[in-house]
Amino acid sequence: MTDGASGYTAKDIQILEGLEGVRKRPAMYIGDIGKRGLHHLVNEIVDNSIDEKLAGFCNNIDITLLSDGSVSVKDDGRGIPTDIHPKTGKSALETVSATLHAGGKFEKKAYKVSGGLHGVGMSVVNALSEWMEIEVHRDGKIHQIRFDHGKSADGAKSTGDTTYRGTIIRFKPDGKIFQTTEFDFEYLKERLMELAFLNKGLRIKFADGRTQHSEEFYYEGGLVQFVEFLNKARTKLHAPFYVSKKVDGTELEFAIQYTDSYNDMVYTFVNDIKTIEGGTHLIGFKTALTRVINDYVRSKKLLKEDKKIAGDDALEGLTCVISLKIAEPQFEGQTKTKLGNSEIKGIVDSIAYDALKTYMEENPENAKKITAKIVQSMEAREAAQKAKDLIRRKNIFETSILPGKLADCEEEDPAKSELYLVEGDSAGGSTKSGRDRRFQAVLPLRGKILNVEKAPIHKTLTSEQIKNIILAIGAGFKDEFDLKRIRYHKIVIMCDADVDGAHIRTLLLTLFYRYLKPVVEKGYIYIAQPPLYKIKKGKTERYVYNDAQLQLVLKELGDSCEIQRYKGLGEMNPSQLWETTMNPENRTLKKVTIEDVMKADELFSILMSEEVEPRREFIELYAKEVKNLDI
Ligand code: 0RA
Repeated sequence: MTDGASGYTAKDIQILEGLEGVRKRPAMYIGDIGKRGLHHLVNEIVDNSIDEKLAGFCNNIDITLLSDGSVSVKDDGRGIPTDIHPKTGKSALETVSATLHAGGKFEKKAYKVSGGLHGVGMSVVNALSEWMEIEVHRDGKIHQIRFDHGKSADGAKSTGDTTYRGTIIRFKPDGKIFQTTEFDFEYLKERLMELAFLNKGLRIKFADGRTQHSEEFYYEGGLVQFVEFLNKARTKLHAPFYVSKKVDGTELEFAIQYTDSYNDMVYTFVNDIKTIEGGTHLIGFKTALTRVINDYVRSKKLLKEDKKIAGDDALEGLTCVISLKIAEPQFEGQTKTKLGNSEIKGIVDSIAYDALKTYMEENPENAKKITAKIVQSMEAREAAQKAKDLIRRKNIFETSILPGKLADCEEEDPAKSELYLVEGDSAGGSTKSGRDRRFQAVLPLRGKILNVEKAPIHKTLTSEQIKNIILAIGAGFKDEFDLKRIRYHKIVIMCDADVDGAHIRTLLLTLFYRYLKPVVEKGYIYIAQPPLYKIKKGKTERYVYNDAQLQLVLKELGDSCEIQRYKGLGEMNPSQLWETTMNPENRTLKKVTIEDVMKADELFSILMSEEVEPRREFIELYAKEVKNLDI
């Protein structure tokens, strides 16, 4: 390696040391030496072929996983230059394959795929391979070179004539460097499909020589097919809309399609690199989209004057792929996947604005569907925000703004305070009169409460009943729930002992379970046990809480008892309610555990079913069991 006679110069030694450096610290160049790093080698080589496609010279890329652990990547690009470099006396082919970061020096590429964190080039793949062979077909000649552990014994040789044009690179990752050398077909397939979608007209053949399985990716429709692929399981609002525009050196393409989904899928690429962290191109696009939608809803008077569609509203249900090709991308961010070029924001904004505006004008039917969806999502968002603000604001003032329907207690220590949630206004009235107002508060509930399992959050939070319950308890809800602010350590659900009562109880438990879970976990929820019967004989009065007890009491008191069956709480006067159900001396309260609620959860789905008949049947059949589950 050191003496001039063998042809090595000081420069060559540096090159060899460079590749030795890659072998010593592979993770520095390819991220890691696990599965990811191994597969990265293939992507690195394929990216070179993609560069040729971007430059307009390559239409086919064939990737084959071979059974000896090697991979071959063949393209029909211009072929790696093979001419002799005047200074090194070596062929360009050898130099690019064996020199660290040699890439950009003599290449004048239209668009560089590299630039991301791992745009390291062929030489790194070479350094990390047991062997690598390159065959170039160019100007009618075949040129070949072989490397073993990054070193070529003979350099590049012309080995024959050819009518083909392109490059074939085959390499075998070094098992001494990688933790695993087994390629995963599916893992590589995803990126290859993506590349085919992004480069319409490019045919990518992917073969697995180990299993004889092979697939071909070719999409004449490019991004339109990409979006269709992403949306295949969704309900589409219109056909995809595709835009392609070239301004100076910048080429912008995008395809969009709205669906009825509540989420968006927006993927952006710069020179075929996925820009996961977004950047100026995405900002430009979002700005344009929001402005076009706002212009449209304003001109069609779909919104009140003072209302505005926010960026996030315009994205709801949107599936979109943006592909940008530029000469000098600046990648920023944690993972170098954020486009930083400041001039791009305005360019993308102006192209996207014009295109989207024209589309809306020329496709009024689709524009109507899209804007209806967006206005709907804006309204939902506003409603949810309003409800959240309201509850948050009220929580700040806590005791000062309590629901009007709440008859609060005098006690201020939550540990000594009880809140009764009572079914029906009339029973609520009796409860208010019968309670011990020193420590018992009453909130009457009018009829059924909303099923929070089935309702979106904004509906839940605008429901008067639910708002009142949350405000009375005083500790907020969901993520903002703060146990320290709770106003009662006993929350007692008091319903009629019938089917509707069982249903309301279940709905309340659902609310607590979903929105105020800590209250359930803490064991603050109780079920009141009003009596089912009153038995009277002479001056003796007995309250009976279930049928088994009824038989016992009837036996005990003998014949000719007066039996009064309570159908609802409303049939008891205030003093009876106090005596039988609320007086801590006499009452039985059943504590609700989280297990109870979770067991009941299974029943919830049947109880909450939108089909009325099965629910009705279920409740009638199992009302007792449901009640027992709560207990
Ligand atoms: C440098 C310059 C030119 C092409 C390439 C490299 C090239 C590299 C790879 C790697 C895999 N396939 C490839 N195909 C081409 C352009 C040379 C010219 O101007 O003809």
